[in-house]
Amino acid sequence: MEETKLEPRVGVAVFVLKGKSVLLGRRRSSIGDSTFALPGGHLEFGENFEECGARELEEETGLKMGKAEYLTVTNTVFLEEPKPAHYVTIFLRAVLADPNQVPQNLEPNKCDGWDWYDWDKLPQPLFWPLEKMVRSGFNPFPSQSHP
Ligand code: 8DG
Ligand code: MG
Ligand code: MG
Repeated sequence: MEETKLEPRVGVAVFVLKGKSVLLGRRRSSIGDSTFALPGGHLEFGENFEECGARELEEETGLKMGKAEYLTVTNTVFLEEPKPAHYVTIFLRAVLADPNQVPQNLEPNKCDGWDWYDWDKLPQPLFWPLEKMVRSGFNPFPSQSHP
């Protein structure tokens, strides 16, 4: 029997950046089923955000995370989903340790597969919290410095 007490949980999601593209996969989940989302998952006891992001990325895609940075945090209540949920989600951006490494779909029960999508041509439908961030003008890429 699953725990029924409703409590906020901590999620960590990673914008894995490659050129002008980000890594997205179509979710198979009670939350955001069939929508495109970032790799990520639940913060485990004792982990820092980067450790969690790197672990989830590797568990879900086999990719090894390179340099990562904190971007932002969201507070999202999922009431319309089959299972109500509340997440405080930390967003990181990261590059790959090896830019030539190819993503694998290591959790096919949770995702249809991973691919790179140009930031200007994101797939539809996006996971709604991600859609909301994009619509608000959020951009995960480092801002260009002008020397
Ligand atoms: P785990 O058992 O591997 O720890 O968890 P998971 O199955 O991989 O968890 P998840 O649903 O992928 O991620 C945890 C929560 O993080 C998710 O239910 C809601 C929140 N979250 C967002 N935006 C995003 C996103 O773009 N991608 C992912 N993966 N999670 C996100 O708010
Ligand atoms: Mg996971
Ligand atoms: Mg996940």
